[in-house]
Amino acid sequence: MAALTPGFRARRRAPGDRLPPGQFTTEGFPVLSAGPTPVVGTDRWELTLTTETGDRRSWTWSRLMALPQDDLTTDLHCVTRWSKFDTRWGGVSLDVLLEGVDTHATYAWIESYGGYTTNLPLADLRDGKAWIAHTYDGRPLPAEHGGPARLLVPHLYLWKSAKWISGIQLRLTDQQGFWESLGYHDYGDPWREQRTWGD
Ligand SMILES: Nc1nc2c(c(=O)[nH]1)N[C@H]1C(S)=C(S)[C@@H](COP(=O)(O)O)O[C@H]1N2
Ligand SMILES: [Mo]
Repeated sequence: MAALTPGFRARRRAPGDRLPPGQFTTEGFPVLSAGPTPVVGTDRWELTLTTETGDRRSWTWSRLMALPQDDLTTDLHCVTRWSKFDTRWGGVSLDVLLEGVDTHATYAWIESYGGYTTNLPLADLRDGKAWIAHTYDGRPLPAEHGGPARLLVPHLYLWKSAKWISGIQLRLTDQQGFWESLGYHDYGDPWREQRTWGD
């Protein structure tokens, strides 16, 4: 840490302000997958959004790429206690995909190629908090990290960021996904250490 000149205040936040309780930082990028890495070529990749009334819209790879794109730098927090600061991503904001979608849903059910599922409140996908990410550190997202595209919801523990995302269902009721039904917290806020049921 740089020495501070007396009389000046540090402009940077202290590291503790950035690291959620019970986490440590890593420079690496661990791979955590519950099963084998599905091979999904961009030629057959498709993302489908379904509302509670059964309305559907879907995006092929070329349609996803034609949408407005975001670049973002964010910290990641995994429930297995590693956090990685300043990860750089490219992708499409969920706000773009949800624009004009007529829904009264309050929950989102997420499905992936390979069968992984997760759940979160629909509000956590809105207002610049979630992306369909396809670029990592300036390169196409590697398959083991969810390429060609994954959900990225960095304000929640990383198990909510479904790799190889294939579908988003908007629902009126909540349903636990893969890890949530095995004991992980339904919401998963790293700042409140919501790791498991009862936290
Ligand atoms: N489809 C899918 N998405 C997934 C997982 C998985 O097993 N399958 N694991 C989750 C968990 S538990 C974590 S910690 C992160 C890990 O992402 P990474 O492998 O890119 O670090 O992906 C999440 N998304
Ligand atoms: Mo995880």
